[in-house]
Amino acid sequence: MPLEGEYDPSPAQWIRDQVELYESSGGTRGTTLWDTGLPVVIVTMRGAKSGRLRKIPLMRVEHEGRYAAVASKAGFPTHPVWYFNLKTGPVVDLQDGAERWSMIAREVSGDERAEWWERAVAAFPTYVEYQAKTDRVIPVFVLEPEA
Ligand code: F42
Repeated sequence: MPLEGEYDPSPAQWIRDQVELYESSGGTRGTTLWDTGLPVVIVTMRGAKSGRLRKIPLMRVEHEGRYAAVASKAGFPTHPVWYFNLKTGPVVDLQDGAERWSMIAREVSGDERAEWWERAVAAFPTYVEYQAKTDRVIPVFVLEPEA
């Protein structure tokens, strides 16, 4: 069941623009990280404080129908704000190209995190540079289809 509510576009213009292009093209444009050709998904979530809908592009890290959401924020010292949204409201919509699913986000740790971190780095090697830039351990969520 898609999340319902008022959408608050990101304050970052390039994020707003990519979400708009991705959604308005039915997942046929705006589907990569700039001109890298590396695929991106759009995750819709509920704001932890506002309760309004937030939408962010993330690198596409998929394995057997489950996806990772890597809270790298380019290696900044603090988690992205969306990390706290997922911790508060784990039900999200994930759009991968033209397809869209309702998912449940679960932060992973230990061996499970290591397994998904490996998949994430395989999809987007820059995550290694981001982790080297910061003392915080970059959180990894697994998004699993809602039963
Ligand atoms: N970011 C990643 O962390 N990982 C990725 O793999 C990734 C890939 C990616 C690919 C393409 C692309 O264009 C961007 C990509 N990004 C990636 C960037 C990502 O989309 C986010 O822009 C980035 O992670 C920063 O997320 P953020 O949530 O910190 O964004 C800030 C700027 C933001 O939106 N702030 C809002 C604001 O108004 O200041 C708040 C939004 C919000 O969620 N507010 C909550 C609410 O209730 O509405 C309150 C939250 C709270 O607890 O305060």
